[in-house]
Amino acid sequence: MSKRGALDSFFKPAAPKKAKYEASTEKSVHATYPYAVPHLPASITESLQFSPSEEGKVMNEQLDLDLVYYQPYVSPAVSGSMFEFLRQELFFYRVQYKINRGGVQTVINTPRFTTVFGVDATSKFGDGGMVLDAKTGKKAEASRYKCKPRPIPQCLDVLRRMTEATTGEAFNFCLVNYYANGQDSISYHSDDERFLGPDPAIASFSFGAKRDFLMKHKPIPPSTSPAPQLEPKPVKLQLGSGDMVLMRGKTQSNWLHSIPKRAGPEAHKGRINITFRKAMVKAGTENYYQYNVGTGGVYRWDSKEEKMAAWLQDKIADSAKGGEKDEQNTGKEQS
Ligand SMILES: O=C(O)CCC(=O)C(=O)O
Repeated sequence: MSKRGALDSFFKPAAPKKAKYEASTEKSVHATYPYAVPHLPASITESLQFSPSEEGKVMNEQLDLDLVYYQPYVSPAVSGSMFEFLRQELFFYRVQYKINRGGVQTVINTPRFTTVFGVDATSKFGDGGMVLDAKTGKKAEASRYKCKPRPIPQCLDVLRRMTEATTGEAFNFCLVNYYANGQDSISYHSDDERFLGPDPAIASFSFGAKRDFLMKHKPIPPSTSPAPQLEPKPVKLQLGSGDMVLMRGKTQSNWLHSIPKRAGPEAHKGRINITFRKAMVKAGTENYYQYNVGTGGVYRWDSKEEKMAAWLQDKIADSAKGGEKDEQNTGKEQS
């Protein structure tokens, strides 16, 4: 590049980065979505057919641990575009909620972006995304949920169906986390809520930055008989883009997992995590929407600023359709 060219590009505002995928013109729409979500580009869908890219490795030598680790499930040829696509096209939330700690109310700021789709096994989505009773097939009563369940958009449903075929498990929920950088995290927890039923299977995908996935056994009471012969050792998996971990059996009732904050060469990069789960009862639906959508504003990837930004529905709606509003979304800017 000439000096002049270099100077020009230094002063010119940066053009938004070109997406690494050919967007589909078909879209998933639903009254609860802030905006329509494009279908998975055909090139990605075609490449996904070759998944799993590697055979899963069973990890069950330790007490109560039962994992299948696909390293990777989605090949490097497509995991990068899958990451770019999902980060660009999905809508996210930065949920705040209150907890009571020893009688004191504390506000918790979820340290990552989240979003969720699906409905528990007592309901299903009919044509047009209407919530129906799973048994009768009739429209569910309006009072069934406080939240507004959202059908899984096509771009995630493709992956859900493939995961069902690979694992032999059924999934009705898709939770998505976006870790903007190494400061975003999820602390030690287990997905052992009663609404998932006993010994739930959870398939967990990684796209984008490499992050450590840490696991440790829950404390074993000294009174446990017979006492375990070997003390379970903590597990550390360095999850890369396209990897999938299936957690099943007694894993959730006995082990905790986390994605800790991290410095290092990948710390400035974003990571998407997708988990597929099966919620059995209504409490699962309420819980997932409360903690992954919440009541705040919508965020969307801003390719020019290269960060998640408050999605200003009012502005977009004003220019696109003359100020018409969707009751699902206030378009409120968040600080
Ligand atoms: O990001 C991950 O890999 C883990 C996510 C997770 O543990 C969860 O969503 O419950």
